Amino acid sequence: MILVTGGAGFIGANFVLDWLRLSDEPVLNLDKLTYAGNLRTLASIEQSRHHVFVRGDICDAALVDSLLLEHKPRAVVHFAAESHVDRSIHGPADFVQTNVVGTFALLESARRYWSGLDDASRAAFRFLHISTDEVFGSLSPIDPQFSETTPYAPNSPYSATKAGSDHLVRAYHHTYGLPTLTTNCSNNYGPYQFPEKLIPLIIANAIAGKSLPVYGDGHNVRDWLYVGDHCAALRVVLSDGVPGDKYNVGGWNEKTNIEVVQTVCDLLDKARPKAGGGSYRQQIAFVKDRPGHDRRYAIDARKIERELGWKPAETFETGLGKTVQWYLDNEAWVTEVASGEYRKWVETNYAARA
Ligand code: NAD
Ligand code: TDX
Repeated sequence: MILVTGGAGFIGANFVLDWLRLSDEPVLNLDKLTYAGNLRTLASIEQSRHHVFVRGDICDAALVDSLLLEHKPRAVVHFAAESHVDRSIHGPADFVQTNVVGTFALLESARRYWSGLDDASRAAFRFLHISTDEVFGSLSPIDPQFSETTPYAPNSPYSATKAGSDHLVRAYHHTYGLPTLTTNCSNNYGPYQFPEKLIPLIIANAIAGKSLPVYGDGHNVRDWLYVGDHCAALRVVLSDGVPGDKYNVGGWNEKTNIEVVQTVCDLLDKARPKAGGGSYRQQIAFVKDRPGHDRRYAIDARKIERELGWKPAETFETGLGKTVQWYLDNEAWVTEVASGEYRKWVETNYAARA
């Protein structure tokens, strides 16, 4: 069994769905079900011997300790976090709590559990920490891409808390020998992403006839990674990564935000022509910039490609095509998330484990 934290969020849920499709090994899924956690995403793999879902907080050491002792996982795959940069600007406290204090609590529980294992299980155990390229700060147009040795320079409350968690993970390997692995990846996109993030927000707003907000001049650059490719990279790092090592994961898809938004509009123009004619591009509106907005992120993914043989399968064009089509085919999922309907369902179906 593996313990996945944050497995009801965007990347965690994609990871769990892929894992259970590809393997017989059960998943213990620990998620607090914040606004970003959505059990409807996991509806196809209901509670079973293979998928044990527990609603709970990674900060709750007593709960995590008891889950580890009861289920004896061979690995922890840690996705749980507050993940949205704009929210971190308006309210950083939850980010410090979950991303720093929560990762610390999880590391402590993992260390206690790991020290009690027999030699063989201790050697095989892994703590995989999922992090972001944002910890490296902002690049100029001519800077080389981020590598595993790029110094940390986080600029937002979100990235500062992720950087803090990365440092704790590093220290737990260096000091205690906990077999940790850390990945730093670029912007993910794909099915089941909460429509506060750029790509699903643009798709949802376009279809709803709303404006498509582009921050500043639209020339900030992100590297885009299809979520299925990211999950494949995580499976490879978990099985073959060297304990204590870090791996950068990226899609080799540097794009300006305005390019991304225009491409989404063009795909929608073909797949769902705008009622009354014209292009969705007409809905684009340049708005006030995000404070401290990092100009450019770019990932050098050569280490994971060279050492672990992973490569992204999707180009930006194929991945974005699939993503737009998924949102068109699953409008009910977006409507439910946007209306908060799924929260009511969560509250009535899953009481928090006291
Ligand atoms: P998300 O916001 O969609 O999901 C986060 C999940 O964590 C939710 O299900 C939420 O309920 C859960 N959670 C939050 N606080 C918790 C707590 N205290 N205890 C237990 N569960 C809690 O996030 P995501 O986009 O899926 O990101 C997953 C991870 O990947 C995060 O660590 C994020 O920093 C990292 N990451 C994301 C991206 C991206 O583009 N989305 C890129 C790089 C790295
Ligand atoms: O409405 C918008 N308009 C806009 O121009 C939004 C929501 C975003 N943007 C811009 C800001 C960014 O330059 O688009 C870019 C992408 O924004 P987000 O989707 O908010 O992602 P970003 O801030 O880049 O962070 C994401 O990738 C790295 C995830 O949210 C993080 O969790 C991850 O670590």
